[in-house]
Amino acid sequence: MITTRRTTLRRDARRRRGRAGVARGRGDASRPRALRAGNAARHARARARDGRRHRAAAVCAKRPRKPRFRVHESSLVSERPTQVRMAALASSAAAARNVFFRRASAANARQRRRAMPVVAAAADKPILYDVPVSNNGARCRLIMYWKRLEDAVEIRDPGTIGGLKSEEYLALNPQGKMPLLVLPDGLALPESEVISRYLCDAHADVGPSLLPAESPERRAVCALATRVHDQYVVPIQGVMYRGPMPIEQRAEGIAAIAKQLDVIEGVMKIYADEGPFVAGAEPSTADAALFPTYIFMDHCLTRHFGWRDGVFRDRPESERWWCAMRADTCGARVYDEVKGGLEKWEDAGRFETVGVTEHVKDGSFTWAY
Ligand SMILES: N[C@@H](CCC(=O)N[C@@H](CS)C(=O)NCC(=O)O)C(=O)O
Repeated sequence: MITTRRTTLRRDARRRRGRAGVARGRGDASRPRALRAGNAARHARARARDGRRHRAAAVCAKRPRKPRFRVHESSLVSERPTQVRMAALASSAAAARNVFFRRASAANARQRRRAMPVVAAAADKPILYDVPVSNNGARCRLIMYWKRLEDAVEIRDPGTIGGLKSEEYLALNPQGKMPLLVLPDGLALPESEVISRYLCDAHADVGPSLLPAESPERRAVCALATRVHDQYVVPIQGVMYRGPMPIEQRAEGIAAIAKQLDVIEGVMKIYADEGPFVAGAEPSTADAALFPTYIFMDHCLTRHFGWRDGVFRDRPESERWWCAMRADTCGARVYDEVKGGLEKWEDAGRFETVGVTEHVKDGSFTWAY
């Protein structure tokens, strides 16, 4: 515990120093003497390590360098996104001139190994494991489309590494769920909200922010919509399309979804005057979280559970938001992807197979709200 905290404090201090240097355009010479001495010692150690590494590189020149090292510009501790740092790594000439490799501290590495699985083979850009029908994955894809990150992130089907429950996939995400983002340095990030926020942070300089910065209240509303979705809808969404399961469980789940639609309608009202998005005039990660799940609810509840008037009856703010999302170019793209996946499920007879059709025939339960 103590070691970890100390390490964190040191790292934070290094970052602050780096930022100060950038902000004021100052180099090493303008820093306090003690700090320069510390840096000099660190650089000397780094040069020694580089020397050892260069000798090793000469022996096996063609062996691809595993990205076990963080790349830093020579005088700054860089805070740039990983793939930009990796791009620097790719340019070996630049690497020789301006960049040195610093092995992540042992404590850091231990901490990371405990918390996150790391892949052996790294790619040259982040990989998002996902499939078109996945609503949680579509949330990350919508962020990517809004921020125009298609070229920066590669999307792969989890089937390419044996599927969600394969040993290889479980080593990356023990939950065996998608989406999963694997960074070039091997860091594996599961959980769609974590991935969404990472993409926004790592690409803060590209496209819309998607993280309302204007006011704490707006950020809170964005977080609230996301929390309601993640906490109360996602865990039960399977009642619309999974099975077999007891009929009582399915009926209770559908009632709970109807309730959450009302709760979200209440959240939608807060910034309705400024709309059309959840937190006002600008889209946010909350819109990305909700929209793909609404595609599921619109499809399944209307087509299979008898919600003849759809999911927006008596929910006008949600309907206004839904129309705006569908009219949005990136929203429409995600709609087509998810809806296309759902149509494939229809073609495969999924709703019959999992027992939905049979359950809904039982009129002693309420299915439509
Ligand atoms: N809390 C997770 C939920 C992920 C999730 O449930 N993903 C679904 C696809 S949308 C999945 O992987 N289902 C397969 C399974 O549970 O076996 C997130 O937000 O990423």
